Amino acid sequence: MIVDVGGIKVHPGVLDAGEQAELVEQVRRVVRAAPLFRPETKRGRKMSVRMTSAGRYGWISDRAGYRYERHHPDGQEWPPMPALAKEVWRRVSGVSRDPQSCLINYYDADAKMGMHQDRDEANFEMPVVSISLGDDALFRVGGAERGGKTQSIWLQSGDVAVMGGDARLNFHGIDRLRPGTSSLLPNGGRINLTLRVVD
Ligand code: MD3
Ligand code: FE
Repeated sequence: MIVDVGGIKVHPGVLDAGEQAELVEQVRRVVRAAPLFRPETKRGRKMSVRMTSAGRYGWISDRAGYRYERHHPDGQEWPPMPALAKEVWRRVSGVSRDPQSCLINYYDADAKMGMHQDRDEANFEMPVVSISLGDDALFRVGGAERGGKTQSIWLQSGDVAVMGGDARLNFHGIDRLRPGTSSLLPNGGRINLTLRVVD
């Protein structure tokens, strides 16, 4: 089954409980090597989401702006991409290139992400693939212009979303979590993995 939400293809339940637990283990390995940090916006406001990355490139936001970097803010190269995340990309992306970046977003019960476009990548023909783990999240998607009509869907642990074609530049965000909806993460919250081809 595939659910189309404003051009975004949501594949519910791609990962079963065992695979979700395995992926969380792989994410923990990344976070031990490359700790989560809270990015700052250009205006110097801390984002509520905590982030880190794996793979060749990681996504960074600070007073200098948004961009991909080869290194964590602590100066080290990003750790290798979780193998299971790359496998999911190969299953659903529909392209032959492999992802070069795995952004790891951690949402606590109060975290959210405002509406934005993903446009820091060089090739918009390449899709973006997102994997949800942990508590349910209310995902909102609009069109390619800010301020247009939007649609919402609750993303659950194990769901995978593919943003390609005309939807690649659609505005999107996370309005809120539903705390306590998953027992995957002992301390609750939500992890989202976002896989991208960068250059
Ligand atoms: C729709 N993350 O990190 S992933 C992001 O759940 C981001 O953490 C959200 O948006 C999260 O940039 C949403 C789903 C997603 C990712 C990329 C998209 C949706 C998208 C690109 C185009 C349209
Ligand atoms: Fe995004």
